[in-house]
Amino acid sequence: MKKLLLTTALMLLATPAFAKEYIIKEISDPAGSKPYYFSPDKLTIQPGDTVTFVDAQEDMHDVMFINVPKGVDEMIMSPMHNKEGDKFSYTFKIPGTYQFHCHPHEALGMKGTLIVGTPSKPGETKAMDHHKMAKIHDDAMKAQSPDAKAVPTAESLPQGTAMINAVDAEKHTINVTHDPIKALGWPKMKMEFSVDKSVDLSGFKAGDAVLFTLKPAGDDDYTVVQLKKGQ
Ligand SMILES: [Cu+2]
Repeated sequence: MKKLLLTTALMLLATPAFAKEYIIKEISDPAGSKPYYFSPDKLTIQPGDTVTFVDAQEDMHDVMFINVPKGVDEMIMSPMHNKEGDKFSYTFKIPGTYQFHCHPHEALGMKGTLIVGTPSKPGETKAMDHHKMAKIHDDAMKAQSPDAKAVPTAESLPQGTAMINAVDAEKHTINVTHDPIKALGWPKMKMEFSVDKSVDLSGFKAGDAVLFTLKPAGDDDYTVVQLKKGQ
């Protein structure tokens, strides 16, 4: 009897008694007012609890913890999720405030906050080098698509298909929801592009399906250099 009690006590020590598992979904809703988001995007858990991030549909997302309590000494990031059900779990032991985002949809505000136990006070957190984390994923995405290895030249500029949401003739920009662009490792996204002055925008309007060609314009930026009606 004594032995059994001892075993039970050891087991209780080994596994936190009430550790829970939480789910955060990675959601795409390109036509919605909030095209990409985590659900929930704010969550409070207790030290020892586990959070599992799940890709809710066929789309590309990841999870990168960009700001974490100072005691955390490892990068917390998921592999790239590509399909429904892809998931990533992490058990949080160090209390404080954690901030995370999805790298492909960072610019579109896909981010969230996790509080483990009690929130961190100012100065108790640190920024993780998410550019370093992002590079790991950019490289992985490129490795997945063989045509992305070639440096873009005039003949091999990235192309895509999209639906036009809006045309701004004055700024010479278009807002589109484009399909995944493999050559750039981009998922389906809603975004705005500058259009080269050589392209006549007068024939295009919201609702048009189009084919377009992109040309790199500085860091992380692309200009539309060709635009054609698709079907
Ligand atoms: Cu995302």
